[in-house]
Amino acid sequence: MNINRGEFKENIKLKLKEQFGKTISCATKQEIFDAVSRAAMDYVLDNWLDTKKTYAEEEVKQAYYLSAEFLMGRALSNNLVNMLIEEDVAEVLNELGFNYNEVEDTEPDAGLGNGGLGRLAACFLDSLASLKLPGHGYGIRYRYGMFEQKIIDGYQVEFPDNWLKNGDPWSVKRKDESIEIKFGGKVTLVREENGRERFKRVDAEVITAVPYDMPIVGYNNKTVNTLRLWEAEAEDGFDLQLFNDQEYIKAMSKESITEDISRVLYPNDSGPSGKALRLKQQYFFVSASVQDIVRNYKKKYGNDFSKFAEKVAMQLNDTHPVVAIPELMRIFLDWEGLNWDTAWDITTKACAYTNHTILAEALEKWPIDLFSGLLPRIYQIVEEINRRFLAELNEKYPGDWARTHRMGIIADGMVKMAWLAIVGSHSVNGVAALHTEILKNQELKDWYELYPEKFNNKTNGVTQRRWLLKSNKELAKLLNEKIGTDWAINLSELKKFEKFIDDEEVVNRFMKIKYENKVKLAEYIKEHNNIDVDPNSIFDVQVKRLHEYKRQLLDVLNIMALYNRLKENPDLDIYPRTFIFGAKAASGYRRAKLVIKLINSIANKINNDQSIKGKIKVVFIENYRVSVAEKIFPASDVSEQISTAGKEASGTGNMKFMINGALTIGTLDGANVEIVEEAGEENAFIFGLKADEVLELNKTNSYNPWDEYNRNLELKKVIDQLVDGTYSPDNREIFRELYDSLMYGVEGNRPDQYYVLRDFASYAEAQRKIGATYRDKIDWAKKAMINVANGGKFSSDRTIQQYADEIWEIKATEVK
Ligand code: B1N
Repeated sequence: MNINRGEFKENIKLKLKEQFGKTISCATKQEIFDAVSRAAMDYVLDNWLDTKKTYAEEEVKQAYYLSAEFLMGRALSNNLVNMLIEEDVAEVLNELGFNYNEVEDTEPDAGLGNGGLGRLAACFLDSLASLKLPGHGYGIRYRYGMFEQKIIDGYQVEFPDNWLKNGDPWSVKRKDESIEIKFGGKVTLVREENGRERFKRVDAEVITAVPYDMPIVGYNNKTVNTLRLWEAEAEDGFDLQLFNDQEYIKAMSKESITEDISRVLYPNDSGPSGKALRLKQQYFFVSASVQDIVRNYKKKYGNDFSKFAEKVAMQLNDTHPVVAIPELMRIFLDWEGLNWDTAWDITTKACAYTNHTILAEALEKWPIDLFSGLLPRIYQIVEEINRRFLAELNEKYPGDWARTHRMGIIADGMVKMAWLAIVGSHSVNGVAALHTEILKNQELKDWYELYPEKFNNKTNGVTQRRWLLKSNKELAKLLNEKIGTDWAINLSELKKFEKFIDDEEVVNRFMKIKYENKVKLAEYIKEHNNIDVDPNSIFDVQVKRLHEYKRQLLDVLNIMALYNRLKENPDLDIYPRTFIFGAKAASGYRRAKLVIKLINSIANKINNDQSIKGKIKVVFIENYRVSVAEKIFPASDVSEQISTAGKEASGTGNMKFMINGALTIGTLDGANVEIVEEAGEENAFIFGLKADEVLELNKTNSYNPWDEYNRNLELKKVIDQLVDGTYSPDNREIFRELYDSLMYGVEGNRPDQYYVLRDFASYAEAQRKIGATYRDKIDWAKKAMINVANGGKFSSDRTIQQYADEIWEIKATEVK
């Protein structure tokens, strides 16, 4: 897109006047951000309208990505990059006396997600629009996103993320398209004038879902798709009766109870949910979205639903939106008068389900009482789905009652959302090759036997626009010079970069770029942590949610061992290393929070110990989020991907590191397997148990962490140090629970259920190899370049094209 700089400048001034009644000379950076965003939005709006018009006129099939989370991060810079006008705008701001980067930094992250699952949804939207595919997002407009993390005395403390406090120039409220959502009440059968009987919900609580639309701007094209997020509003803001009874405060509180529904994101990543409010959130956004989809369909195609599945695809992002299946059935049966078989056929053809985890605690199930009380009509429909499903099962496996019990959608007093998803969808996919195999052969074995044709793999990806083009500008520039600019929309082009590993000039520039990115991150660390880190040291980074299966503790134990070695021999010749962590723990996850405290405790001790001459530093970056991630990936040398094999469904941070030229130290888990396949084993550091070995140890129950403890003196020492006060001189009991979970097992879990001690020695050995390899900086840089060059597979463009071709059957559409 071309803009007229003079016109854009005037537009900024105009927006500033309209919004704040100010002129440039007295505007704040934040106000400038708002004005620039609104000025840019003017350009987006034309394409947005044209996109909608094109889709409607050409009657194209459209895909809807239903997700409880969209971890969008910042919009301004990303949209300017995709519109190809970032440089223009930076220049205009400069002329107005503002620094573009400082203005950009005033934008709060839209942190409407926990981690990988939510960020994947955001990358997918970017890819859909960039590939000109008709695909949109539906979710919740949380008033408060992912909490803000502060570290106080080494502990995580959560604060509300008031991301909307200065308004949101990138959303458009569409009050006129609000939708009513009903909870609770009773179901009655009514006879209509035409004699037909249908079910009706009475005495229900009615809540209004108000849509806010965000434009999803495609890269270098005219496509602007929509992310529609719903906000809960009380039907009428207050209870009139109470009002008349002079109960002013009570009367007003109804509003707040209603608005609780979209108040806050549950901060659990792959953890248990089980709360009534969460089920309410799920039905709230799903019912609004499905009603909206049907309303749009009817506008174009009337009451003939025979073409519904040819025009609509709905992707269910994990089990969170799975009530979409019975909700669509409800609309077809109760409102549109379809019969069961017709409604079911359309529903299963329209819906597809993605599984993102095999962790048992994350598989959603709801107590029947809770579910049927909140969603009485939906529950009836689920009962009928289950009844018919069990009949089908009985025909196939007569008398196999154990199987029937295992596979019942309603069983053990629970409604099992994953089972409902599989039965009600035509496609079930995992998110990496290994993960899909584990689903087929273990977790969902029964289901794969029953419906082999439904199962497929879609290895995750990330958008190279945000994660390379925008956030690593100098590397992007080098790539543009050497291999052309097509990689931004066709990442497999990166392969052409591989031949430059023998070009000394390019290798040197590549190294210089990494170094300068590290200098910038070092400045950030100095400003935020007041720690001096050496950009010449190896930047060894683990950034992701804090979870026991991700094994931040393994990383920590190795650092503790390294520190012990240095204490014993201060002249030990190791390559200087900066260990960088960033992680939020779910607010109720005690052991995860304790690991954060441990990281900060070792950081405190190690960073302040002059005797080791600064050879190792440990940094915990507070409040890790998308905008901070954009500064970290380009500055990383080592990518820590060290989950217990079989537990990480895919990982996506691993891919962001790779395309930014970090080398992976990792287990053969999730997408790491495919990353090493592409990069070559010699360009990564693979260690530890394999998934089948973990499975075997679990099955035979033959693992005892004390064996590892007793045979490895270095390991024994660091385990003992958890409880001898080395890192908690005032209270040696602080880390007792970590010790106990490793050595004895806590809360009914087996000792060291994630095999930290078992993998310690091979991890330490891989870490030693990293130190040795890095000494030859040229060789290291070549390995890093090979990683970049072979990252093409991990574009979300590739992933989305596979969803489009193999699940949704949607086609690229040129916007007119
Ligand atoms: O989804 C990502 C994967 O790359 C990660 O490996 C996987 O851990 C992540 C309940 C989840 N799985 N399950 C969740 C998030 C929130 C919640 O409330 C579960 N997140 C993942 C993308 O495929």
